[in-house]
Amino acid sequence: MDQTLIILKPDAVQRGLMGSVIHRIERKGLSIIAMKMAILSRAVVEAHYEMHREKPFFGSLVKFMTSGPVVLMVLQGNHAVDVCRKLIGATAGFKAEPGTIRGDYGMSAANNLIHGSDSNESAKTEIARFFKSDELLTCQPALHHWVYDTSDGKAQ
Ligand code: IDP
Ligand code: MG
Repeated sequence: MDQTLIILKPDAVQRGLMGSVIHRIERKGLSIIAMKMAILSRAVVEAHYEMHREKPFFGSLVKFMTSGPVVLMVLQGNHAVDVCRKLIGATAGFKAEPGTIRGDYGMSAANNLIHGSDSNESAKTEIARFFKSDELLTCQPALHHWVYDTSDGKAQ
């Protein structure tokens, strides 16, 4: 099954939206296989957003992401990366569709509540940046057989 890295950004934590966002993830049927809180260091955030280093918002992005606690999660499920990007919505809250996390809870392109990996390849890199492999649960969630059709031994 696919895995993706999610970060509930400092605005989500400070605005008391952790529960609302996690509720949406659980309702969808994604499995949370790792979760922890942390205050991220400048070095880690700079590495995480390295592809945006030349953008005008890079400095403020690093400041924002280090400004308070975040929640780090690894989610697992079929097509987890794409499913999460759809749940999250477009980058700017003012453009994101209603029904998405950013569309329902945010107004800003900067303070946009949540990060989700954008490909299986970046998910792998990002998960390894924030979690040791023994922090990821390997037991099968009890709901697995209800979320998926497992009648032929595969999860569909
Ligand atoms: P994504 O989070 O939807 O993948 P990216 O384009 O990868 O969006 O940008 C990374 C993060 O940088 C965004 O989530 C947001 O916090 C911030 N950001 C992106 N575009 C802007 C902008 O135009 N102004 C301010 N911050 C931005
Ligand atoms: Mg991105």
